[in-house]
Amino acid sequence: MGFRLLPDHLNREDQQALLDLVMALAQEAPFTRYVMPRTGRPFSIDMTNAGSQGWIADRSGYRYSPVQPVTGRPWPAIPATLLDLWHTHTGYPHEPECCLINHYRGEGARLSLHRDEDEETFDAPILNISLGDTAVFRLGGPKRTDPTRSFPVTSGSIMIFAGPSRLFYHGVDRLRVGSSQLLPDGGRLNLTLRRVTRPT
Ligand code: MD3
Ligand code: FE
Repeated sequence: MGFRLLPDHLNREDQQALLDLVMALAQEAPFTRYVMPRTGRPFSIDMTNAGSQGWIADRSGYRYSPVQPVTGRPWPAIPATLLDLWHTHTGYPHEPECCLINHYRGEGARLSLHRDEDEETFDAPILNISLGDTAVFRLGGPKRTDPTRSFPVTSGSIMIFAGPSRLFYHGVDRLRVGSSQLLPDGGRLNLTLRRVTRPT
């Protein structure tokens, strides 16, 4: 269905280099704890972005924004290392516009089953990189009621969601806290590279 998991794909050195990049990005665009539309309940994870478009949430909805909502400044550019990974693993002939970065700080950090459908186009794949503690990831199908399976995703793993899998329901059940020493304070970082607008 166009889904690929490359377990432990990045070596320790490459993982450290990506971690350093994320730390630098977060200096420019601080991690923010958004609230969910309507309910106003906070997420259990912190988020930031790189790219011309960043994914944000507030009481009025989910959307992409060219600026960080707290600082009002544009998001930093997507680092070349990440653009290289995008081209290598997706073969998609246009640049990604968003790198959403999710920070799971520890116990209780999760992401309930959802679809990524705030983008203008679903033709482009989504590329995802995990750093730090192992996540118990859940993958379903195109309908919310489809059966799901869960599997661990370790630090340095890459996932590609192309074709039909681009619109599959997915989420993160929990972390295996303490399973990785990569992040100085523990926890997990997840990077997703996306196309947001329709290429012309
Ligand atoms: C499958 N992030 O940012 S990554 C998200 O681990 C998100 O932080 C999770 O779901 C995380 O939206 C899961 C894997 C992932 C990301 C995007 C997808 C799987 C996907 C989009 C379509 C299908
Ligand atoms: Fe998602």
